[in-house]
Amino acid sequence: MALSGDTLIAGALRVDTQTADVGAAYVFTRSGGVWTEQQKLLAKATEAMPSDDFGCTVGLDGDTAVIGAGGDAALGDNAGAAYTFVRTGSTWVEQQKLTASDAKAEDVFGVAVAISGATIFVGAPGKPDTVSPAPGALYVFGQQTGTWVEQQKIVVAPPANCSLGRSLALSPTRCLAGAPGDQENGMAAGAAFVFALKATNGDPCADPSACLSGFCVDGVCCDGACGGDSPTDCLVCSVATGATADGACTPLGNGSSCDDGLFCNGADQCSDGACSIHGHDPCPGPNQDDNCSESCDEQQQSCNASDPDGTSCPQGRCGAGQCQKELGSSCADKSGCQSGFCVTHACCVQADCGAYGCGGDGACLGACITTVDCAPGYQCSSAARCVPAVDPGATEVQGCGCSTPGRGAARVAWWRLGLPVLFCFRLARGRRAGGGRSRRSRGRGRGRAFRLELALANLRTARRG
Ligand SMILES: [Ca+2]
Ligand SMILES: [Ca+2]
Ligand SMILES: [Ca+2]
Repeated sequence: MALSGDTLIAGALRVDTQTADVGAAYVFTRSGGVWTEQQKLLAKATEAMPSDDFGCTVGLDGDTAVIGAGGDAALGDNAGAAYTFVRTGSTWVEQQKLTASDAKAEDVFGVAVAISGATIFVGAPGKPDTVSPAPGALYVFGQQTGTWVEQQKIVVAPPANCSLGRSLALSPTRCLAGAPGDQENGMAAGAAFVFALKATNGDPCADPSACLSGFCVDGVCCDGACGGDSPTDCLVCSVATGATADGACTPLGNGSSCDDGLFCNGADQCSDGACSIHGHDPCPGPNQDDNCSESCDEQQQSCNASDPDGTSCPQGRCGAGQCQKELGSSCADKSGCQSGFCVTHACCVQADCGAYGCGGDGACLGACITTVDCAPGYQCSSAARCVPAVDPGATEVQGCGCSTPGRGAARVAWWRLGLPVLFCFRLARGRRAGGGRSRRSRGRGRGRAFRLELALANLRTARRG
């Protein structure tokens, strides 16, 4: 007998409906606590033969029944067979006759049957091998597009006359098979074997060991390793993840988005089943703009790393993440200068110019026109010298902005015209006097003249700036 929900099937192997001992099976259904016979199942008339023992065992799962016929002689005396029936509405119809691919007389295939979902086990306890007359065997059938197909033959080792498959029980994941002739614990002591069912490709799985293929990818048994479950391998095996069919490893289309986990190579795309196209550095980086802190930082996954030192920027070169300016450029502090010195708001060659400020070429001034040419706390004297602001003897030369109209302009004109004349005069005098002086003294004169010329040049540059 077999029971599934409110349906029960009972075998009756000696029924003589078509011929002697051909056998039958009876289906009963329960409604309101009362069992009623639904249908009597028989093999087709063309298949029915005496002593088929149809109904010697039965299996049932939902609307599919399996009826064993261990005495079926179509492929040899007692080679055996099994029949599947399906119910539509309340009517059962024979679907298929199952036999073993290597059927032989006295196999008694079908003396035990079991069904669970799309899997049928059929026992053939009389199956011989080359050593023993009846070690027995199990046959596994699976359903493919509505047809039951033999998928596997199971025997146990070492072979013995154990009559494996004399009885069967089946769950969705396990098969328990009786072997009453097992001799491990004495003559006919018997044993039962448990087999774990492996899922076929496309079946849901949680572990590769559950799959016949040995691969469980994207939640289904897969026909290959398929890159594993990684979302970045561009290979998928379930319809839910983009495969053409569950269980068929499929490359994702070229251009499909994938993520290799690296920030600084940009967004990634699949190409020929590999995540191999990268969008490249997403940060502007050393692009010669005035931002020296926009290179890619992989660790922080951000665009705020310093551009490499020395990268050119509009006013100089990047250094320590800042655009550091050339000599003479205006500065707020020393960090903005390549030289590392900022004196009177100009990038300077040295840290301190004493009483003077730094000129437009980044060199310290040696003379002044206005107080802005002097260091803080100093003022420009009438002698074009920066002197302490509190010096009572000094007369400040006002800048244009601080003078009365006309006067300041006149003084600047004097500086621009008079000072060169004055220095040229002194230079000429030094040269004239040079004939009577020592070599050392002449050298000093030349040095002073050079410094004065340099100071004048600085002044001109500063005023232009
Ligand atoms: Ca994959
Ligand atoms: Ca990336
Ligand atoms: Ca930049």
